[in-house]
Amino acid sequence: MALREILIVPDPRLKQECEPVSEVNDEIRQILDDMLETMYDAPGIGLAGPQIGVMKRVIVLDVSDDKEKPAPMKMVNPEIIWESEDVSVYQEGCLSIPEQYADVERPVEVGVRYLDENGKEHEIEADGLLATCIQHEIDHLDGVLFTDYLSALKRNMILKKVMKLQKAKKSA
Ligand code: GNR
Ligand code: NI
Repeated sequence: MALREILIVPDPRLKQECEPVSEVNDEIRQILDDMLETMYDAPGIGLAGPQIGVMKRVIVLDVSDDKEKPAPMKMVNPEIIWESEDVSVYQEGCLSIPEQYADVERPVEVGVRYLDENGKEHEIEADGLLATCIQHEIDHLDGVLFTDYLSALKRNMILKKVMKLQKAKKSA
């Protein structure tokens, strides 16, 4: 396993659409393991391929409580197959937009189809934080960030803050 560098906005790779995975092989399994290690190290509750510069449709998640035992999930080619009409608002953050948070409205419940690390297809229903996180991660695969749901004014404010923060970090 290896830690990978997490890309930060405005990296253009975060705005690109990712390619579906054609075969779940050892290379993909290695990427998924590296992504989980990188996510736990950050720490975060989800991570998508493009955040480490892998332009493939792969995501990992773990929304378990600190007190619960870890519940890592690996998804290849995840798709939302249905969504509830009911929506909820979560304060979202993103490892590619460090230290910035904003309320985002999304469907409360979603149906998700994906392949596991052995290429086996699954369909699950997700709600609560898991549903929010899966939608946030699948958005990354389409080049969409949570700030894209905000006004242009708020989005630009957040981008400026992140760029200033990164500049300060580099010169420190
Ligand atoms: O760690 C993360 N927390 C989070 C909180 C609310 C909604 C979504 C997320 S995902 C984020 C990690 C990340 O950037 N994944 O792409
Ligand atoms: Ni994110």
